[in-house]
This record gives sequence, C-alpha cells and structure tokens, in this order.
Amino acid sequence: MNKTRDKQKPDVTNLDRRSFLALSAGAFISMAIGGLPKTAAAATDHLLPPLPYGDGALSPVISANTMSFHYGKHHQGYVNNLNKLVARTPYADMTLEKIIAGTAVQPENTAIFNNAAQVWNHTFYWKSMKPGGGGEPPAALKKKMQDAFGSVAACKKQLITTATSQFASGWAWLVLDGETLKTVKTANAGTPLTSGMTPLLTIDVWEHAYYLDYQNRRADYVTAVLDKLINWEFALQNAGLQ
Ligand code: MN3
Repeated sequence: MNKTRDKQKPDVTNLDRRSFLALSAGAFISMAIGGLPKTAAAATDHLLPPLPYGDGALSPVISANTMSFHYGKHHQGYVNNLNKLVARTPYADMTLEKIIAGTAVQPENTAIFNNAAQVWNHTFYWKSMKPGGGGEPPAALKKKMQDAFGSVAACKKQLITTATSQFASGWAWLVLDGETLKTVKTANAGTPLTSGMTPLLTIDVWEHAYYLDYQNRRADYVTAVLDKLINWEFALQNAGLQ
C-alpha cells in the first residue's frame, strides 16, 4: 500500500467491496469521490493527467487533431486498460512507478507493464514539449551536450538518428546514464526507468504520434519537435541541473 497515494484518494477504501459495489451507482459515492466517473475501481483509479497546454497549442508541428486522438483516445485508453488490469491484484494500490518496476521482469504481467509504462511515457512526452520550445538549451544542459556529443547540433542529430532507427513502434529518449548524457531508444512501451537510467525527455515515435500530420515522414516530425517544441528546461530539471 502506498501511503502518499492513499492520502490523495477518496475515503472509500474502508468500505468492504460488497458495500462499495452496492453503493457505487448511488449519490453517496458521487459525493465521496467528488464527481469522478463512477466505476467499481474508483478507489484505486489512475487518472489521465491534464495536458500541460491546450489541444491546439503545439500546432502546426502537432495538430489539434493528432493531439485529440493521441491524448484523448490513446493515452486515455492506456489509463482505462491499466485500471481494469490491476483491479483486484497486488498492483491495485501501487503508484505507476512501482507497477512499472514490479511488472518489468514478470512475463505473466506484460499487459499491466505495457499499459502502466505507456501511461507514464505519454505523461512524460507531453511535458517534454511546450509551445515555443526548441531553440538554445540552457547553459548547464548545453555544457552536458557538448561534453557528450561535441555540440548541441550533434546531440540533436543523434536524437533524430535514434528516433528514426527505432524499428516500428517505440520511443526516443535523452537520458542520463550515471553522469553521462546519452540517447536511447525503447520498443513499444519500453522505458529507460527499468534500466536504471534517468529520462530527461522523450519523443513518441509510434505512428499514432505523427501519421495524421506527417504520414510516413518520421524524420520530419522528430526534427520539427526538436526545433520548435522541445522543452529543454524540463530536461534540465530532470537532470537535477536546476
Ligand atoms: Mn503515443
């Protein structure tokens, strides 16, 4: 049981399950859960975090149409699936990070891992971008890039190569491996969290991230994200440099 998480939850955890189900359609639960959607798993629900900006804020690099499907359907879908999959399992009350760490090495729980990691990865991806992003990284991050890659341009080029060389669905990441800045790619729902690395930022290279706007031109999408949207300040914070 995670105490921090429990504190944020409505106080319905002490009801026995039969009572909870019996009440779940009633006004009492509506009141107790403060207007959240009424589901039997409400006591342990993971919620879709709000987007840090509006649907159309990243346009024209990422259209409002892409955003509405990607956030509203795909990300929401992973949240919904996760809630269904962990209900009545030992993972029901765990934080996302604990679920990811626990299921990463359990082949029998691949479905839980995939949905939990996709929830986490997408939340991290939205924060990796901002309207009016791109441009020069802050000095401390720039220094790290120069140390590892020679220049900011070389670091960006390496990120583009990493993103375009990921065969099929996955993610491109800028990470800290120990003290060293690196680019890594992960397939499907994979995340550097399970390799002990510190993710600084990510770019989703699943086709659903770019196909409506760029069709098959993944390199154009990744380049535009890096030039116009990438949130270097977020990377700086994650690196503990700020
Ligand atoms: Mn995606």
